[in-house]
Amino acid sequence: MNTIKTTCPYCGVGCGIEATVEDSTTHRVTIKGDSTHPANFGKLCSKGATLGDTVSLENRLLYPSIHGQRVDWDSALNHVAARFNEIIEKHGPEAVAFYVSGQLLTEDYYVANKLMKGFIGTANIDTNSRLCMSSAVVGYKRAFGADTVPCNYEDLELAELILLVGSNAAWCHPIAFQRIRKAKENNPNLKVVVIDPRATASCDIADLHLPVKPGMDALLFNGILAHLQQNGRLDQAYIDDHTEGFAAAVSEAQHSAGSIEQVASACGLSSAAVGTLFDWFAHTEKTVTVYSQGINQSGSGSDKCNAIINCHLATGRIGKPGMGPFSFTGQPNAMGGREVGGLANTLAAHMDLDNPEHVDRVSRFWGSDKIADKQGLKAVAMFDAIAAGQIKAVWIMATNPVVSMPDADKVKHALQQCELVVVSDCIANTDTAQLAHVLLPATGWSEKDGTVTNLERRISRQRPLFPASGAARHDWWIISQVAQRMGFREAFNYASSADVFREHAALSAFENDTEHQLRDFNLSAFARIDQHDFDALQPVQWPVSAGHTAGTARMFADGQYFTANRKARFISITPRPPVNAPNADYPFTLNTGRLRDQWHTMTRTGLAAKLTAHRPEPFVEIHPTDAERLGLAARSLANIQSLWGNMLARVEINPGQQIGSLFVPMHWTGQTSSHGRMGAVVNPVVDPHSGQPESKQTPVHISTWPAQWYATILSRKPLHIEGAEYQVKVRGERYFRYELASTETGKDWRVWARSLLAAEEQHIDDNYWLEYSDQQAGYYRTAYLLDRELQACLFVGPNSELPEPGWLGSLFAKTELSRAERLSLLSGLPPKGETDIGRIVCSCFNVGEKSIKQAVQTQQLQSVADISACLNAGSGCGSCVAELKEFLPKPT
Ligand SMILES: Nc1nc2c(c(=O)[nH]1)N[C@H]1C(S)=C(S)[C@@H](COP(=O)(O)OP(=O)(O)OC[C@H]3O[C@@H](n4cnc5c(=O)[nH]c(N)nc54)[C@H](O)[C@@H]3O)O[C@H]1N2
Ligand SMILES: Nc1nc2c(c(=O)[nH]1)N[C@H]1C(S)=C(S)[C@@H](COP(=O)(O)OP(=O)(O)OC[C@H]3O[C@@H](n4cnc5c(=O)[nH]c(N)nc54)[C@H](O)[C@@H]3O)O[C@H]1N2
Ligand code: SF4
Ligand SMILES: [Mo]
Repeated sequence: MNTIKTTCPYCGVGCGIEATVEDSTTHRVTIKGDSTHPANFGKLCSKGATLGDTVSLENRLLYPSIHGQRVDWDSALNHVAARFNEIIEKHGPEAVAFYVSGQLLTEDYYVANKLMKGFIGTANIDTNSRLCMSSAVVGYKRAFGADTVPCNYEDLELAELILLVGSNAAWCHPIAFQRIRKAKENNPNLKVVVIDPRATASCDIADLHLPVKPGMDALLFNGILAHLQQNGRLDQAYIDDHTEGFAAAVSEAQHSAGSIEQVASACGLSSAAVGTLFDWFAHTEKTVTVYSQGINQSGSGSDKCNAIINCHLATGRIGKPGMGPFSFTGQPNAMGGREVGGLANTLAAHMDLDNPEHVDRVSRFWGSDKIADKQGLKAVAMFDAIAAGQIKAVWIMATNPVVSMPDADKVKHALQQCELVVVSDCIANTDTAQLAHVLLPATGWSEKDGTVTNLERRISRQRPLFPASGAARHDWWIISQVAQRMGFREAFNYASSADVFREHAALSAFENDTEHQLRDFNLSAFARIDQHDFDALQPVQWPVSAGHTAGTARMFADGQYFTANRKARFISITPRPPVNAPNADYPFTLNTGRLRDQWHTMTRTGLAAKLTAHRPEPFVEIHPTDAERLGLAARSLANIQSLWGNMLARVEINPGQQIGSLFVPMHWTGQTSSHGRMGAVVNPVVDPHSGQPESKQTPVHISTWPAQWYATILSRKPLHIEGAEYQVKVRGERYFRYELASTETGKDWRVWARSLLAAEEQHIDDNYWLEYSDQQAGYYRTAYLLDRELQACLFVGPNSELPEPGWLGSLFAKTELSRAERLSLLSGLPPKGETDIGRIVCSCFNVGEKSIKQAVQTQQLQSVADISACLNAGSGCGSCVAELKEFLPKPT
């Protein structure tokens, strides 16, 4: 057995993992948190802890193909290189594009960016980070002169006030959130404020939740700035010595915000709550403002970031322990992407396309005279150009834009029309891969080899646990092979990821005077790193210059910024509401975001039954008052329609929503659902500075979807289902589950059930079928067994009250059902004496709702600690603690 230290491939927290390979042919591996890694000190959340369930060959893309025909690598690479060259020759370099991802390793990303910007000679390379933190990048660059994240995790622990603004860290950055929770236990003076239109799991530790009106955060922070001035809470010396532009910014803040009452009214908050926030901010030196997608994903996201940064500059709360404006990035290597300049408007090593000196420097370093000298198309504009036929070839790597882009149906049509679509992925059936002419199999997390940078600037190694599966290859290898075949042999002659990393580090150090820190991003310590040291690389925070090999924990301690005069800049902010306001036809604001146990388009987390159990189906959260007014019953299906598209989702009534707002998770795709791909609904307007889409605020209409019947199927084998417009497919432990519904009536249930559940079986013997039918009332239930082993069961009903899959699912673990089990099978409930655990709440220990309810009741449990002591629930990653509290008796 072989234990390897590596890094989690999901969120930007960047937790260290110790993986013990038990069997490398069957990909059996035990996953543990790395107790020495400074991001997590041994802890992992539910997603990280279940990585072992996602590394099988299931759904893997294993061989290259062209137009669906399997080919060898030579043919695939030659084809891509020749077609790109042909199109460039005929239509110019602007006719081609790459759309890449914060889930590539730094080495992959560096090579992709070098090929497009340095050698093809256009900056038409953009990344899914455009949808994620491009506004945060604009915010930092405008204020600091460089894209520098000033803070680190220790600042969260040293703070006395943490604002979580548009961040549901409890679910999206769970281990960072656990660190805050712990810090709060250790320091009762630490206050947490959540600013989010809806009540989220992060509110669990909040001293104050401000359910701000969607999109109004800039006004709120302008209010803070004005309040600081009015109350003499500025750090005038800091403003004078280290900043510029204060007068204009504060005057605009005064003008736009007005009194506390005016701010409260514009933001839909109580004056008392706004007053408390202002007061806490004014009087707490150690303040960290964490912000994420509720801020970035907005038509004015860049301005919102600067409204936040302004408040920190005005109080000098930056560059010191326990304080700072802290943008939480999402993807495991969102930061690495920024470092290599993967955005269409940046250049490698934190240099800029708009700066001729930078362009010249990089072109000399790369030895290319073709380097792009102007910005390329940003994601939304790039897909528009594909739709318009201006871009004729696109290579998509490690992202699934047919799901995650706004106006996603348009993106789908654009790719359908595009002359050449190349997709590199480790998974075979993604919505985007289905539209590819050329499919290239990339190595997956457990095989990859390189580096990622987490949200506190810490570079960590991802190390391979297994050799590459099938014909899969590393992304950097695939890109450099294509580059070589396009004619750029010398410049892409890499033999290992260490080769690429060394070059990337050398570029960061090239003409970068370490003493004067001309450019923030500097890895000069690694400019000559060899394979051995690369393999042994310990997690370290950049800059890591030759003189400071321990890295840099915190930036701007000396108040020196990366602008020409070394001063930070205030940006004058005029708050703007969302670009598209709700109106008579589309009266609701649709908010979109994440769930605890799923990662984006589920290509990997969807493989782990433990993770799909928490929330198996697309849903829409709505306030009880709105639901009642519109006659939307809980668990019924609703149609959500915008100007751009529609989706169907289960209604979940939730008083934590605002009246007039809806929330849907972003995770379901065309592979897992018929109508759950939310990107189709989302409006494509973007921030004018960053080009980041306004994914959190789309005006929509919601109405009942007139389902005539609902059905649930559990089947040992995956099924191809016809005859139900609404379908969702969920991975269970040993079965697949289908949730179905239709607006059509008049089906012969028996004929349908048998053709669906046992289509391939030659001899369908009636003896193997259990059946119950009440045609009149619209109920039909059947189960199909072979030698007393359950193969599939189907439940149809006139409403959405179908049996819970908990106990039924457990029957698939048995090779033989007892008589009692067979007798109760069609009731969907366990025989007397056996228990059903219900919907899974704690995925670490597989503890269900019903078990928790029962334990709380029978054993009179009073606290989450009691529940953990009794059932283990909540004692693993801790992400379910907020939910566990819901089961405890309410204080009277
Ligand atoms: N479990 C899980 N974790 C993840 C991911 C995942 O897919 N699954 N993805 C990772 C990635 S790439 C990212 S970028 C991060 C994202 O991490 P977060 O940004 O924390 O996640 P989101 O759920 O997208 O949005 C955060 C919150 O913004 C709120 N919001 C919406 N509109 C507004 C508004 O106008 N103002 C304010 N103040 N808030 C608003 C939403 O209600 C939501 O609760 O998560 C990372 N971590
Ligand atoms: N409405 C709305 N839309 C959103 C968001 C939102 O909050 N609301 N959030 C946005 C944000 S912040 C983000 S980050 C995006 C995320 O959206 P996407 O990037 O589209 O989502 P993923 O499912 O993470 O896609 C990653 C793909 O890369 C593949 N992959 C994984 N590892 C590798 C690898 O090493 N190499 C290769 N070649 N492929 C690999 C996976 O199988 C998967 O197909 O969605 C954005 N879209
Ligand atoms: S918090 Fe969870 S998803 Fe994020 S890096 Fe750590 S284990 Fe992975
Ligand atoms: Mo993201």
